[in-house]
Amino acid sequence: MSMYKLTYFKDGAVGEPSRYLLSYCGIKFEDVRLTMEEWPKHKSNMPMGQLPILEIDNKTYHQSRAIARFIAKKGNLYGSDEFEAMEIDATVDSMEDIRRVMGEYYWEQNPVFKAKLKETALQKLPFYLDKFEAQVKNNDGYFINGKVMIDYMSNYRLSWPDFMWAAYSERISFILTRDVNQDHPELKKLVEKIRALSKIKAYIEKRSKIQ
Ligand SMILES: N[C@@H](CCC(=O)N[C@@H](CS)C(=O)NCC(=O)O)C(=O)O
Repeated sequence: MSMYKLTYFKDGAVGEPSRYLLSYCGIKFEDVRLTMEEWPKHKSNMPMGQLPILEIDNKTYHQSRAIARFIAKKGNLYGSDEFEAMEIDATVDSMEDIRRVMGEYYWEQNPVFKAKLKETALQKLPFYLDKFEAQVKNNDGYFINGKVMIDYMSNYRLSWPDFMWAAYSERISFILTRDVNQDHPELKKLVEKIRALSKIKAYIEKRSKIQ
């Protein structure tokens, strides 16, 4: 059996969707979380000087969405044809667009720039939330109404973006200090559904002990 090791920081952000996906797909992985103090001595050994990385049998892979896509393919969460896969990629990229805007605001140290970035982020966010809400509504409660992505345990039609948004919601909610989905009932329902899946529930429970 292959050995998986996912290395990222203690927080969620771009590493968290892969942790969700690995957990849901039942792929055992070593969940390595570096502190900011540990990071400088690892940085120069990384393919692009950043995290996350996924090591499989001692070979190192990088770029969060390449990693997540690889896992989604393994777990049959990447669509039943290239058209669904393209919809999935587009949805994931839109999620990344708004996460990055929120992240840039969060990490900015200069108070003047930070205030400007906050203003931009808070202007942009409702547009993305309304678009995502409409997409989930039009797709019967999922980001993609795929043909073969049925979870036989729950009868859900899940795909990668459903997990991605559950993970990114946590991060954005943390930044905003409120539930980002609170005024978007379809998104809220979907995220609750993902978090209630037994393997995700078990992961969240385990994660709370290592954070
Ligand atoms: N496009 C990359 C971006 C990765 C990235 O920005 N990683 C950040 C954390 S979110 C990082 O490693 N920061 C530490 C550094 O750059 O030294 C991905 O999606 O994996």
